[in-house]
Amino acid sequence: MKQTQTHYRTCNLCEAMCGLVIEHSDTEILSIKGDKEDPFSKGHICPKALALKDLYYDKDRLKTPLKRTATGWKEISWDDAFDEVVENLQKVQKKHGQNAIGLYRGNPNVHNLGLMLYGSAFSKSLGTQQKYSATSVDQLPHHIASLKMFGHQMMVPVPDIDRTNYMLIIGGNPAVSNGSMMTAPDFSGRLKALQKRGGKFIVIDPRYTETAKIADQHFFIKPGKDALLLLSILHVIFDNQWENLGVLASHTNGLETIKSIALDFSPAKTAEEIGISAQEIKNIAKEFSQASSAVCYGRLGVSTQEFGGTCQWLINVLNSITGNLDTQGGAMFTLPAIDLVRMSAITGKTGSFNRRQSRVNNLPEFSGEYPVAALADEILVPGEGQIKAMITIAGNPVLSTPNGQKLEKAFETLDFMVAIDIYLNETSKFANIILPSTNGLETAHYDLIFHQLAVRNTTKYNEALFERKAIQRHDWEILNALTERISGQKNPATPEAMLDYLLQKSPYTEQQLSVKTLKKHPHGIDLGPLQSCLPQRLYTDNKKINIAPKLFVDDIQRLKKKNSNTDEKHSLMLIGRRQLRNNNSWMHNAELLMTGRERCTMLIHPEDASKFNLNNHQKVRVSSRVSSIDIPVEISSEIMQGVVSIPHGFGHHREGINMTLAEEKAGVSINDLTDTNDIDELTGNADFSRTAVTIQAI
Ligand SMILES: Nc1nc2c(c(=O)[nH]1)N[C@H]1C(S)=C(S)[C@@H](COP(=O)(O)OP(=O)(O)OC[C@H]3O[C@@H](n4cnc5c(=O)[nH]c(N)nc54)[C@H](O)[C@@H]3O)O[C@H]1N2
Ligand SMILES: Nc1nc2c(c(=O)[nH]1)N[C@H]1C(S)=C(S)[C@@H](COP(=O)(O)OP(=O)(O)OC[C@H]3O[C@@H](n4cnc5c(=O)[nH]c(N)nc54)[C@H](O)[C@@H]3O)O[C@H]1N2
Ligand code: SF4
Ligand SMILES: [Mo]
Repeated sequence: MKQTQTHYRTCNLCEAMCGLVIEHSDTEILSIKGDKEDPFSKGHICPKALALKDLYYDKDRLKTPLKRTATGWKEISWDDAFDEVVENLQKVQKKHGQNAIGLYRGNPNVHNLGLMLYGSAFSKSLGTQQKYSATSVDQLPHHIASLKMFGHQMMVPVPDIDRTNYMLIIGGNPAVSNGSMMTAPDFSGRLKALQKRGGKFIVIDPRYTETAKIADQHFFIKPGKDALLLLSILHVIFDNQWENLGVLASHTNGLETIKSIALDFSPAKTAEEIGISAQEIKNIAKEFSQASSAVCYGRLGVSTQEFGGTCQWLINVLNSITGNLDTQGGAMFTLPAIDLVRMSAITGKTGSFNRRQSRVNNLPEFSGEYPVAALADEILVPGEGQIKAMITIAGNPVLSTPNGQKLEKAFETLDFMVAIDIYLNETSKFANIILPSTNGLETAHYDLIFHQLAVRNTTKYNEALFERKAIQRHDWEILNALTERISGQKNPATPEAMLDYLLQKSPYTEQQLSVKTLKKHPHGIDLGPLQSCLPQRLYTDNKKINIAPKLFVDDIQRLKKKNSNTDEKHSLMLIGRRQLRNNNSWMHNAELLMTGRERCTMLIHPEDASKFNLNNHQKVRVSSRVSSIDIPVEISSEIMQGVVSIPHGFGHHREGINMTLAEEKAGVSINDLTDTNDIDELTGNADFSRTAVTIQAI
């Protein structure tokens, strides 16, 4: 007789940290539901959580190390795999120098306790400066704005969504993404609650998104024009003397500088280029500064663009000068049970920027990494410091970083590559050895990163639902084994022991947090709403908020020089689009998520479609400077005229991968069109909002 048991855990797939209740027997998952007793998510889940079951049972998911041989992939033992990997890495470094190893870490790293706890020791053991991650196709601008303004890259302000009365959402679609750099399970429900208490939220986006549909107002904006919009809003606020820094006034430096910058950006001058009327810009500025509390939140659409860094800076400025920084209902800072901000600051690790530049393209370093737009050239261009061996950990840069085809060509030239990944996919297929880890339900879970970005302070730990099989290894075991072979130093502590140590340093002394306490509270423990913490929690040298850091102030010249006439007149601008049942590139093998109509389509406005004589669902060839793809169109007035949109993460038609269902519904990759030349020159972050494309019916 199988006995039904109940397991509680947090979903590890996106940033929302939804609590799950999983009914199971010793070996089987019977059901997955939202955990109503989770104090943070209160029962909310999305369809992806149910796919954790598909992931667990997925026959294509790898369990043992694979080695590429002349006659195909061969299973090898863990010990042989570890030995061979380290031997080859060391051989490359001996011949070509320390920096001949490249390391790329993908998005699931930050959702994985083991990778978080053992990742830095491994990375350090390699002794290479050639480090990359998904940060530079994502949230890098947030970190640089925080570093320069508040003195710590992880002091990222989070909208106090549950108490605000006005929210301005720019370049984010939380109704689908469930929020990002802002952990808020049931984001849509929280937005509806905001409206119910008499508040308002508005959305600025080149697409009439799922979030825009539930908003009080939506404005189309021309891609990449958000910095201009933000400066124009600031202009109106200063022009009317609506600024009011509140209690932080005496702790803020640089207000006059911002004022004089904003002077040049009157809506009368900028409106046309932005695509929003001067009157509407004035209204937004007025409503924002006069609301009892307000918060501006800008996400991927304003980070991965030409002025991503400047946008994230200006968003912080807008919140500051209206008295909405560090106050209830504004942009606040978290105090998680494990406070990575304070702990890293103690060791002097508050973040860094531009201490050195990448070898070939001179892109700026940040916290020991280079922007991933530099990676392909670092592999392809000969010279001292050229990458000859590559390590990827939970990343799929062939599909997720600009100009995937160039990266494919680069990977082909490597002397050696190892991928720590659960699938044989578009990136890991280039590896000589794949080291597959356990995943999801087979691992213990604690969100070290997302509690740091959550709209409420809570804490929760879950053990693995199922023990790993004897043939499997956890990510942390893989990293530990490699680190030991490379440096001779093995970390003797388990993740649970390390977590316990971190919890005991918690600022929440009264709760006496430990792994043992958390095990007694499987739904999680509520630690209360966000609290004001400035100026105490500032890490700047002068202990002030630097509202006008030189780095960003200087970037205004680049913005001014940018002449809208240089935008190519005959091309369309390509942007991305997230969909509820995708998770970047790697969940297209989950049956539950892959039902229904084809999702990898290009949205195009009816006027543009008629210009090119296109019928709905017809296939077109889309070409950019770097390549072309063929894709069906979906004609819709949801998308702004002159702009087209393709979801990222597809393109599973590539030879030599093994993801059966994903290959059947392969789609094409938007990143075969995006360009490593399109970056935010200030931060080096990828610019996914400027790909100029032409289309042709086929
Ligand atoms: N054009 C365009 N490109 C984009 C974006 C966009 O909006 N438009 N979005 C960008 C963003 S925000 C991000 S974060 C990046 C993501 O970029 P990446 O992180 O490079 O890509 P993912 O698709 O998340 O790939 C995750 C990989 O980890 C593996 N994996 C999953 N779970 C585990 C695990 O537990 N352990 C291990 N070892 N491996 C695991 C998967 O099999 C997969 O290969 O893509 C970026 N790329
Ligand atoms: N279902 C699902 N959820 C996810 C993910 C997923 O792949 N699928 N990925 C997760 C990850 S890794 C991340 S980082 C988050 C991202 O979370 P979000 O940022 O909320 O996600 P996106 O849907 O990429 O939203 C970006 C929005 O910016 C708009 N945009 C594009 N260019 C511009 C521009 O120039 N200006 C303005 N104003 N808007 C622009 C796009 O139309 C889009 O609506 O989502 C996370 N959640
Ligand atoms: S919203 Fe995110 S965390 Fe919540 S169930 Fe869906 S994928 Fe999991
Ligand atoms: Mo991301």
